[in-house]
Amino acid sequence: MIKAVISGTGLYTPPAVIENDELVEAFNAYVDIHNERYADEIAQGKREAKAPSSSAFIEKASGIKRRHVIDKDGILDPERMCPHIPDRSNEEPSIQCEMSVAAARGALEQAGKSARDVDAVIVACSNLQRAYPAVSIEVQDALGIDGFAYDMNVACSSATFGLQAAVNAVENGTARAVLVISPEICSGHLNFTDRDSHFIFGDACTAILVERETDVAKGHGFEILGTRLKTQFSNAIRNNFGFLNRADKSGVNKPDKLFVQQGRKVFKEVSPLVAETIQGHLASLELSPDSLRRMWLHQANLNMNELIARRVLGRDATREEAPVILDEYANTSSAGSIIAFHKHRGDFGTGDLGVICSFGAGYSIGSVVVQHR
Ligand code: CO8
Repeated sequence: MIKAVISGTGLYTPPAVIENDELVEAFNAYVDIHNERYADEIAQGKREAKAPSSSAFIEKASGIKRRHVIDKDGILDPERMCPHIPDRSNEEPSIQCEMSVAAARGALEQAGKSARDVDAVIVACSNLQRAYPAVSIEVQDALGIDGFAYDMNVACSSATFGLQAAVNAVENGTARAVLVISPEICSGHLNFTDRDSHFIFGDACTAILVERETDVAKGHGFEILGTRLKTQFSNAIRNNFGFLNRADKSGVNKPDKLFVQQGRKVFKEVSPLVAETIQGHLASLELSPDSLRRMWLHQANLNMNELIARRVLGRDATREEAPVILDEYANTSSAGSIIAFHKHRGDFGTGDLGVICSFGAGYSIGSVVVQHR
């Protein structure tokens, strides 16, 4: 059987950065405006006063220190609280295409390959900026790839689910090489006026090139030993934005048309599920957790990652074993575990083992066990 290998990864990081203190300052200015504007209703008990946010809480509860975003000014404007990303004409590349091309070029360069070597593009992310034509086909065209492309969405697990689709295509011979790209503009669907979640997300785009082992030089890349996907329905993380919204005007612009979650419930329910999935996956490959050199975990919450790593290993993991990028990037949805993999694998040698694992809305979990060649 043809084996599939990750031969390169790429990362696009938007240059604009928002520190926790800046975000909190803007949020608290919004709170003051809100509470002043509705002072009478609040005094009459008809509306609740909003409470301020705090940097100390954010860092303690999540481990997040800052985030990269496509647009900083719109988010920090207390009268707007939303990024400003102007519409583009149909003749211009879309913003998700632009990010995807930058990340994909990085992955191709790392692998020493060109568009001619690739047969398929999967754009896998939490939110796509339009229904059609598929963003992936626009990316395919921009890169000059002769083949096929499609979009997919499994929220935070989009990249790992995309990886399994890429592995399947390479192993069954429908593509020589597949690019899996995750252009995550989380700031576009985050409610910056919601104290519980305004700090959680950032923007980034990752790309992974999956190729046939025969096309990758010996000693290069990571063989994919196996993938395991798991989904279990939950309403604890939800976003009701969709094409039917206009069919009931009463719901337009309601908070449920943006990201909403019950953070504590998610934490409690997802953490054990992730640890079990990784352990079961390793056992099915006749590998023990001790044999793992690294876990590139989804980057949503530091405490959650520490708990998952502890459950998998039976002891606390070091930062080398479970690297952290969420302090700099916040939660970039499906891009998070791939950013960790992109930034923290240079020290791997032949035979070293690791697991890339995503988890999030759905619920959805994706585990990908890889070994350095
Ligand atoms: N500032 C100060 N205090 C605050 C703030 C704030 N900003 N927010 C809440 N508090 C207060 C609360 O009011 C509460 O006070 P009290 O104890 O008096 O009631 C106290 O702090 C504790 O609140 P929580 O219990 O909510 O705090 P937690 O310790 O649970 O931390 C987290 C909140 C960080 C959200 C945590 O629960 C968490 O990270 N959970 C896991 C979430 C997770 O992993 N979600 C994954 C979702 S991402 C995904 O699947 C992708 C979806 C698609 C992308 C969407 C992009 C927008």
